[in-house]
Amino acid sequence: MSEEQVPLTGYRSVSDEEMAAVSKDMLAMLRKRRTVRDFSDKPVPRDVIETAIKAAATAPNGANQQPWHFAAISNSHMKRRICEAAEEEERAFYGGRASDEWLDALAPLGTDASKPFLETAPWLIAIFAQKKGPNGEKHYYVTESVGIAIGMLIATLHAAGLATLTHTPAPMNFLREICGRPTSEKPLVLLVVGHPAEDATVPAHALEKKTFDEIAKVWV
Ligand code: IYR
Repeated sequence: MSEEQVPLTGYRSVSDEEMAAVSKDMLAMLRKRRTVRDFSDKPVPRDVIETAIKAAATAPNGANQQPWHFAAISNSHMKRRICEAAEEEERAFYGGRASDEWLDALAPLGTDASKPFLETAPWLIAIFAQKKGPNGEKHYYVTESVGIAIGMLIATLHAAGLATLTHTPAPMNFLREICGRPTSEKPLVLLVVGHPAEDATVPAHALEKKTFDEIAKVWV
């Protein structure tokens, strides 16, 4: 069986100096990203959200099966339903389902079961991982693929000047029902998107980053 190949396009030769400069600019840009929990209700154009989803969908993925679905929601009725369902799960989480060890790890973030941003922020993007295709065919490396796509989505939204919160109430099955998705899809992340509130704060704890030597070892 011969598989069709086409020429690689989209790359140009870049000097080491330009490479260094561009990667440093990208690092500086990404370092400014913060997970935000205080959102303004200022609208964000639909077009920007759609473009960011298209950027996410360029992610490398298993066998090019593109095992993702993005439900972008600005509808206030749906946001209210999501907020109510998420807060119900979070009340169970903070009220006993989470281990003391988990709650201790979360303490520096100052989070609790109240999630008003799910209604305040202009957009929620529910990201679903498709464990199977439309005809029941198995998908490969689903969580890895969708995780990479979510990273690219967050980076694109951040570069566009928007704040995000990667929210993961557990379990998130209510998202499947509210968004009308099949049981072959697993809700992976509920991404909250918008402008930060003017008086938004972030936990100081989140600014403590591991050093390069703590996260990497380079072999030459
Ligand atoms: N889903 C809960 C708890 C939570 C868990 C982790 I791990 C976090 O990094 C942050 C929160 C909540 O959103 O409050």
